[in-house]
Amino acid sequence: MTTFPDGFLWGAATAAYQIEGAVAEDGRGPSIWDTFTHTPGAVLRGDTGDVACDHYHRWPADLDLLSELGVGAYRFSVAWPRIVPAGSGQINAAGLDFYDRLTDGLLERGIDPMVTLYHWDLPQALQDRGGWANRDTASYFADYVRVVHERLGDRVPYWLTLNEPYCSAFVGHLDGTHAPGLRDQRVAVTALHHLLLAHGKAVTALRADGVTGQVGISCNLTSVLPASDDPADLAASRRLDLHENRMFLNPLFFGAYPPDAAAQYGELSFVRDGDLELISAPLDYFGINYYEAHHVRADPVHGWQRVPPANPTATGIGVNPRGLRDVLERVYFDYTSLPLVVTETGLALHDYVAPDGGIDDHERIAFFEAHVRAAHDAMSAGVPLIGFFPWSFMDNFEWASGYGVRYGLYYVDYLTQQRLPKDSAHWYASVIKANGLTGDS
Ligand code: IFM
Repeated sequence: MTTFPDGFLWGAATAAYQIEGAVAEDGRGPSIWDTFTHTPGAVLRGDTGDVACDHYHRWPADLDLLSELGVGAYRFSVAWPRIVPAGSGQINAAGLDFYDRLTDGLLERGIDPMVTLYHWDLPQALQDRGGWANRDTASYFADYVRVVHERLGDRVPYWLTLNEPYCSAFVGHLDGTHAPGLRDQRVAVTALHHLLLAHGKAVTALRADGVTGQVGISCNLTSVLPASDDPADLAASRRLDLHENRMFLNPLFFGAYPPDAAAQYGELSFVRDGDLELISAPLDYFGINYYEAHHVRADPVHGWQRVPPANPTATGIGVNPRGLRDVLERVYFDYTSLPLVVTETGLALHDYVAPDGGIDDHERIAFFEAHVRAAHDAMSAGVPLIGFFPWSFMDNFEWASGYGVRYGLYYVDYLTQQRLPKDSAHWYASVIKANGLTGDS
């Protein structure tokens, strides 16, 4: 039996654009993801989040499923364009009302809300003014955060400013496979800085407004290992580690970009006096999203090459639970003694409903079991881990992959919007009930 401490927070996670639908209802403004998904060729099969899981209308029944699962907390995101449709200026009361009802619905069911304030759905009106490459966006974000906090602050015990600034900055502005679909390293690294600045300004605003909940941020971190001892591979792995991890961890916890950042990205001339003090403002906890370990080879053109995994999953990445332990230990031993939460980890599969109505996702169960065990191992090594949130509560819109892969504990039939528990949902409910893994030595 692998048991967790009393009070360990077992949760489940989602994000607004991936589940809500209702993109044009009750005053919501368009976001960069509305624009991107309606751009031909941007998303697999032309899928969009227009309807998604229709959670905007079905949230009471969805919260009942969370109760059935037995989670202690639910991580959801607030859509900035529902609250401030043009990104700055006019506030939309109906948007606030929605999250007010959702928050109360959770509390009525004894579930703690964990609120992500930005999960990639930047109001399009701000993108039209330069998006994250425009420094003003950071201040508009803090303004919006104050509005949400004013309404929900008396009931939310856990706040997260940003989800995965790596993806917003680099997948959206360098790889170009996420909104806003740009491919420009200079713009990407400028956006990265303004995202972190937005985080810092939001933390400062929340503190000034007397936040009582705990404040953190979720970063997706990877375990990066050289493919060999060859000095070229070692150097390549250090560069990828800069790109995927240190560009976020160092400013957040050390108040400085890594010394090798300028060599990789050029002078960080957009950093102004005082920015890094804001970015490194003290937090109450730190959220880690873990999906990937990378073995790295030198590449003369791109500087690094991720070695393709031996057994790729539906999204092409490998499974490496040991990497979760390594990431947790690295963050704790090298960066911060803050409480840590695994705010996401999960496995994409092509789940299907069998003729008997069951959904056998034993690979997902094995994935979670191994990652829960890795998290426990990290705790045994001293890591102050306080929670674990599988991605995702239910199948949803998986960004550039549309509805082509599924991550949920609950299966969503997108034609009928019926939700069905997969085997992993039953398994996870038993883990929560036992506060750990049963059936092991
Ligand atoms: O679906 C995403 C989520 O929005 C952010 N983290 C990774 C998940 C799986 O790709």
